[in-house]
Amino acid sequence: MTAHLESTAAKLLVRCLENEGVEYIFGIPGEENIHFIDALRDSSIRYILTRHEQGASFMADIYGRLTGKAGVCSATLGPGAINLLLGTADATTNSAPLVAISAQVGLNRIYKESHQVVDLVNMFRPVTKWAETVLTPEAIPEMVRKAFKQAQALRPGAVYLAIPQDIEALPTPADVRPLPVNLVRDAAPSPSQLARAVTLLQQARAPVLLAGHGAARAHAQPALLRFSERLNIPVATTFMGKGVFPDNHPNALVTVGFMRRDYVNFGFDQADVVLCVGYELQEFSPAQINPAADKQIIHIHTFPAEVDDHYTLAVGIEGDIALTLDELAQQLAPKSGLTVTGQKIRAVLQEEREKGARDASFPVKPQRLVADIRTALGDSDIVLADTGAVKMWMARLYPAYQPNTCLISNGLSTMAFALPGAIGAKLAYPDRKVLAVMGDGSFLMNAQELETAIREHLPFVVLIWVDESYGLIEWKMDMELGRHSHVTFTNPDFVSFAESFGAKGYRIQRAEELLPTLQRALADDTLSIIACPVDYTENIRLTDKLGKLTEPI
Ligand SMILES: Cc1ncc(C[n+]2csc(CCOP(=O)(O)OP(=O)(O)O)c2C)c(N)n1
Repeated sequence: MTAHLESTAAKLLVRCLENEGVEYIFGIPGEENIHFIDALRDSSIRYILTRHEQGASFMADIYGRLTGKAGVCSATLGPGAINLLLGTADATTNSAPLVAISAQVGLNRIYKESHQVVDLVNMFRPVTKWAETVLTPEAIPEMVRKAFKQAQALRPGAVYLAIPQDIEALPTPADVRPLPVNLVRDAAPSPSQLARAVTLLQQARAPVLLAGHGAARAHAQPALLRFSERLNIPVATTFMGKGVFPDNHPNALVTVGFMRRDYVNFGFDQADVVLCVGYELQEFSPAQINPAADKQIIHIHTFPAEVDDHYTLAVGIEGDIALTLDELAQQLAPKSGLTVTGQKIRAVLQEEREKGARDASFPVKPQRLVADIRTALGDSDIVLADTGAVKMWMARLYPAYQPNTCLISNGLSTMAFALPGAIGAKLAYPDRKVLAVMGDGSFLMNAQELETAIREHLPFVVLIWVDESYGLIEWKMDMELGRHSHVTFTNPDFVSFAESFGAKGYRIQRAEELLPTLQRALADDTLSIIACPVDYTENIRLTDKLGKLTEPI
């Protein structure tokens, strides 16, 4: 019994996690981390038991992305740890802070062929900023502090720690304590780089600002508004930057990053200087906005730009984003604002939105789905748009007004993050409505987490766009090959599927039912699944239409 009371590495680990302000750990226990799981009984940290470690990793990923504090996921060794990989990779490629912790076999057998041994550290290394094994209990305070510092600082990402089975149970001296937490702050921009950017912008004929995910992370919306309004410079956002500049602002040049040229690309064609603010190249290739590699690019971010032959910088400014924008704004005179083309871009998109909103055909047109989702959600509510054709429609047409209110994975573009991600989002923001918008393919990839949501009493809504196909791939095959194969499937009865978990289930049978059903489900205090047949004949119609646009619209 006394052994149970003395401090152990597992208990020290829990104290270190508490010291980092961890509120939740998402995961599934295993035989090799029972001491860690047991130590959480006496902790302020809530352990959210999931139904798949992949689900746990996406919950931590989205929690981290929304809060800026690393989401934590946990698993046993071997298979459990391997299942954490996808959400861990999603976090790193989407610059979201995440700490993945798993068990590992004991040091007494890690060096030889033995049961369940997989070289986990080497497996996690390529998808993390740092991955290491804890070799002694005394190292835990430093390693946990380093893990959180690495995950959360500058460009956030995932880290991984392996805790060998024989380490977690070891007694630890009482004087080994968590280390104090200090925050890494962004530096002030260099005055000489600012001066170079000012000179360039003074001469600029038609500058355009592109705000990316890093701007959303830096809470740069107020500074972007000040900058754009004072200098009258149009602002486009990336998929992941959506909302960091409000789409209903007169200077908004909407979202760029669709798989083919979109209206907004004409706005970039006319620009001579592009100010990329918090843009990360993993979001989409810079060739999309700088196809001839002839633009003057000013890169503003907390870290240096990646090298790319379509992203050769005229000026690079590293440092606090808001401070940089304010300094530039003070030193420059206003520009001429949205060009005629820019205004036309907004007008054609608005026309497309309004036409879609009025369309009463069934199956429901993607444009109508997007319009009804927008009407059903408040400005600060959160929609997670999963990967597939569904993402393309949401990214192009969904107007967002606040950062991180339309969550897209465009770094890894993984399927199936939205349902578990909605659990992370609801825990991060219990007072906001949360909607996961998913294709039927993605939904069934992680549908087991419905049980987690019900058990944890987390009310949110999943809206499934039903086409009985991996729609995006069908679209791409039709576009490039003129035919498709191996993409269609059948679905369970989504209503009884939902009800079997104790959730509410709805099947949309007419376009007019969608909005009231969404509103009712979002107002409900429980988990709801809405299955809505979607008319994806619109997909190829859209790319055909956009493909024919050759002149400035
Ligand atoms: C985990 C994962 N597997 C495969 C892919 C490739 N992929 C991208 S979209 C897609 C189809 C998505 O189908 P669905 O979820 O039904 O959405 P839809 O495209 O029909 O809207 C596939 C297979 C991926 N991005 N992620």
